[in-house]
Amino acid sequence: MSNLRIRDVRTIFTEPDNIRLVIVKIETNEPEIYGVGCATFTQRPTAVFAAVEDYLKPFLIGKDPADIEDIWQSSYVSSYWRNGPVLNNALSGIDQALWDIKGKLAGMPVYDLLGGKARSSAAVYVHANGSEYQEVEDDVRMYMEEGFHHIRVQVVTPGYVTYGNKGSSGESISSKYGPRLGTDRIFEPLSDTLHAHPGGIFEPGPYMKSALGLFEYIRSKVGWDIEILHDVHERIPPIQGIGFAKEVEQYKLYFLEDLFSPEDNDYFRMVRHQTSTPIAMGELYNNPHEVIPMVKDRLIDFLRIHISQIGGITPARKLAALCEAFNVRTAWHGPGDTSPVGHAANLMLDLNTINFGIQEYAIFGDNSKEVFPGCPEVKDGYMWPNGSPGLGIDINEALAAKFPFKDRAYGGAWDTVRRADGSVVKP
Ligand code: GCO
Ligand code: MG
Repeated sequence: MSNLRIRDVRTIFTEPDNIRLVIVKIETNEPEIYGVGCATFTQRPTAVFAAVEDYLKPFLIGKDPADIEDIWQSSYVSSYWRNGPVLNNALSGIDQALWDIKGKLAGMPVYDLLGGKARSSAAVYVHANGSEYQEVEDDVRMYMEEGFHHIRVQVVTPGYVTYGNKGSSGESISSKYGPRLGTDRIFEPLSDTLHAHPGGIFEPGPYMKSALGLFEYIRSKVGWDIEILHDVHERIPPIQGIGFAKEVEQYKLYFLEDLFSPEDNDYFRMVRHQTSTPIAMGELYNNPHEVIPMVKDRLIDFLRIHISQIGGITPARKLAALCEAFNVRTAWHGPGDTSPVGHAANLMLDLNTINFGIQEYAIFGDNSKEVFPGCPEVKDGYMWPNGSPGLGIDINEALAAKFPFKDRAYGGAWDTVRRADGSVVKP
């Protein structure tokens, strides 16, 4: 038994590139042995802070950081009522930091602790957005020049709020014959506050039309050599989603993401029977019980869980193994609100997992690279490990403190997306 003990657990807030990040740092009685983990729940960061500081920290101080599995299992049930994005993110901060510590003690990167590399680097996809097809094409071509081979494409639906793009507030509904506004529940965003996702009006018909037009445009202008991806981000009623997935088939997407919300999991069975469009799902899952039926019945092709959202590397590596048995590939969620520490954790699993598919990558901003020394390098569309022990990444706390959270409407929560009649749409 080692004499190493958890001496302190600290929660750090920082916003280097306009996205609010939450990092947990575990310190031990050996001053140079510490670890960092991603606990970012950007819409509710202070709730994660309380879960770590008020509950996990007193529970963990004095424990042996070597016992990752025991710490994960005991922390998970220490609230009796478990799961959910707040508690799971708090636990992920702890879990990833413990894997970081274990790697540092062993002098090994975490992928070596997991059994070693199954590949040299991880292929990533990036996001091409635009308010018109041409703008998306410009983005696609820029990324192709930089060597990216997998590119997600999203375009604004004229006159409507559209996931993946800021803009169109829903004030002007595009077609003269589209639905008239039947609600007064729209407001003007306050000018002095930042909105992560402004609300507004969304209608499935115009969205599907503009997205299908985009795929047609990109294939006709750019061709078939690159892989294109698309995120529906829920929003469309299931039967329309099934029709959409069928129409999309001809454009040979690498995957179609979040066609339905997790509440509509069962509809994926119908999609499966009607089209071979590859299906990716998972960033909203909290619990393995949501995942198991999707994998064992092969209803999805890519599991794209947000690793901090399910509690860290410990549960994610088990789900990767479950997926391997069914030949479902991993595509861990990697947006801008996965911190660079979280991206480093994703990479550890990507390298070790034989059934890895693709890694989402939100290009690290310059400030983020400075705040998080050791950010994995991306070259020619692949993310490479730096070979350092643990997660291979650190946080410069003095610099992180120079980027405090900015003020945001509703404490940073998302605004509401609505149908033209004012009813709420899943985001
Ligand atoms: C993606 C996601 C994100 C989420 C965001 C929520 O596939 O990248 O859908 O953009 O919306 O992470 O905070
Ligand atoms: Mg998504």
